[in-house]
Amino acid sequence: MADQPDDHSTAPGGLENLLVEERRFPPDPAFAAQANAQPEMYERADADRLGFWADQARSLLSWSTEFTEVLDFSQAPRARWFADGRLNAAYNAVDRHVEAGHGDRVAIHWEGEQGEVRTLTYADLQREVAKAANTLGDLGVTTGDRVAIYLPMIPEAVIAMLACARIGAPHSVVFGGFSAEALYSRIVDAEARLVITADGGYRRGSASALKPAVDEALTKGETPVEHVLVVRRTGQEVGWTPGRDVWWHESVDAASAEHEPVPVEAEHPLFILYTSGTTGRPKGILHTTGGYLAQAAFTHLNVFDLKPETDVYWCTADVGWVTGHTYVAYGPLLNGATQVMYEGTPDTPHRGRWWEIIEKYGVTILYTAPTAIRTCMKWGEEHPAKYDLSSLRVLGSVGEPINPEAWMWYRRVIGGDRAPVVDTWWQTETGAIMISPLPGVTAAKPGSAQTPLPGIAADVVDEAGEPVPDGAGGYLVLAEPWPAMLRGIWGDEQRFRDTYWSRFPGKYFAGDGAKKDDDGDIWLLGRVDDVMNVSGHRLSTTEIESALVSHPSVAEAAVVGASDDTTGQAVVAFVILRGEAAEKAAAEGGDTAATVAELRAHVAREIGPIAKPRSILVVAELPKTRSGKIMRRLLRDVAENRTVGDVTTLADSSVMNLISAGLHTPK
Ligand code: 6R9
Repeated sequence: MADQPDDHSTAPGGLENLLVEERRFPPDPAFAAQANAQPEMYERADADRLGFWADQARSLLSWSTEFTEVLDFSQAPRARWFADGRLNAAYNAVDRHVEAGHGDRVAIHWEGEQGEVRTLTYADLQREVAKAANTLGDLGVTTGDRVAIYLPMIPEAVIAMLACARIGAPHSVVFGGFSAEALYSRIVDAEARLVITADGGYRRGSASALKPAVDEALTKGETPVEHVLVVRRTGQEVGWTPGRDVWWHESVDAASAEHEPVPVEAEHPLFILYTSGTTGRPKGILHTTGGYLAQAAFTHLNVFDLKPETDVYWCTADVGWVTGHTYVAYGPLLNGATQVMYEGTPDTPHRGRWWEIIEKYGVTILYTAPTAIRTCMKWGEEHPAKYDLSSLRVLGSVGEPINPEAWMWYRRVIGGDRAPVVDTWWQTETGAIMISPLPGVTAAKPGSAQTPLPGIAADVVDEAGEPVPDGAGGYLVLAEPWPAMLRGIWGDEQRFRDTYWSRFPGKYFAGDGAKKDDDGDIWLLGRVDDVMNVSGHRLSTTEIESALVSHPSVAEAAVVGASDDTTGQAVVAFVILRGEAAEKAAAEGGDTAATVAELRAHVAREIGPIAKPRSILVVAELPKTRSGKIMRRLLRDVAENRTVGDVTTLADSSVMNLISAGLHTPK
């Protein structure tokens, strides 16, 4: 039960407190007329779910051996999709586009933080991937061996992933911001034979080293690692272990560009990606080939309305996260897209950097996270206003619930009140998008992911696992297997069953709270361990955060439930003020009492007096993981006057010191 959300949390059902969001954005008829997605897809999938997915797998992928079986769920919860078919992921992502005459199409416009540019066509990518695959073979890696990839956002990250896929060696990408310790434990858990890394990468204007973390990781204990393949990116000095370490530019550049992709069974492992559970060590989420690729391609094509000949797509996620796997490395390339890949941060060297990139490449589809959108809101409209963003035609959001105010800002300021916004719900475990509006089909509601995609059986259930009626809240579950579903936790079958399949037998429990509105549309309410119970009323952290952020003084907000003798839990909010309000508070010697009173009243107005935070703390920063998720666990420690827990997964671990110090500064 290690990964079950805290048991004190109950289903987020108290609908009396939910924000009422009435705005609707029906599809523009001109957009609908050209859209990839069609309303009939839902009917087709409802009538024959397996037939629908078989059609996608056949039409979107090239198989070296056609499959005849679609789904085998007889060994549930382990699913097998398209199991008697064979294919190769890298062939599907690269070679077949070259064979179809698209070798000259740009696959990747890479932009370094300092403005350096590299352009790789599909033909270039094919050559590089083939060479890298030959090098992996020379280094003793064969089909089935695991390879750890620890790289910055440079084209070699995608090339390395595809080279692994080309020989059927599952990759385990470890985010470049993780520590040597985290890298070591992932190398050991997956028993990786090879590590692919770089001397360093550029971040916030300077070179930061990566190779030393690999060197350190490999001294922490016995590992099966035989070689370390090192990309030269920054040119900084690196330690070198002769016989073990190999330069990419010496080995890959000299390798033959002829390489036969290895066809693997559809259920052959494609990658392992580690994600944190609620407690304990990270889980190695296992994805296999055929089903994962089919859903990656289908969702990328339809949720983003991709037109490979004309679109320029940009997903801002790092390849270290699942979004970077499915919507940087695999989805776009499977569909023959042209994409932008950016190495750096959104404010280096200036706060208009993203918008400058969009103007420069004529980006048409942008996929990013709510935390980034809210940060840009905080910086102000003047930054995007300096650039021509009129090329944008679809905007995506992923990673956490997007509050309606951020959604509206995204649509208006970035999308020119024209581009549809798709709020896409999914997880590392689901492999690909599961719940999302379809652009050109769905009348969008700000803040709601709305509808399970065609062929996806998502529902909201109560404590007993029964579907709740429209207008009620509960737990999000997936009632039927889906092609890109995880096939297990690497090396830990029991944990896989306990974590996802024990709470509601026969159904996958996602760990998220959700409600269905009166139209049956799904609203994600945050993790169920983030749901509060105040005086018997169930309140969502997301809802109260949304209410706070809708106040003109607030840039960002995080809400936690702190235990309270009287009410069970009490609402404690942490807010970052916007420019003017922040300046005013500073001018008044840090006195925020008036603002806090106003915000408490505002929440009471927006949701109801029950939701009024017991306390609101004005802070300069919020603790976030490197993927941008707010670590409410740490804020709960502060709110409950406990010693702050483990901060090692924070992007900036000093943030907690700031917050704790702020609390004790007499105002
Ligand atoms: C893709 C990704 C998964 C968790 C998930 C949920 C939250 C992601 C969301 C969302 C509301 C959305 N989440 N997308 N919540 N609306 N559109 O983020 O994977 O890092 O595994 O996180 O993120 O809580 O359970 P991962």
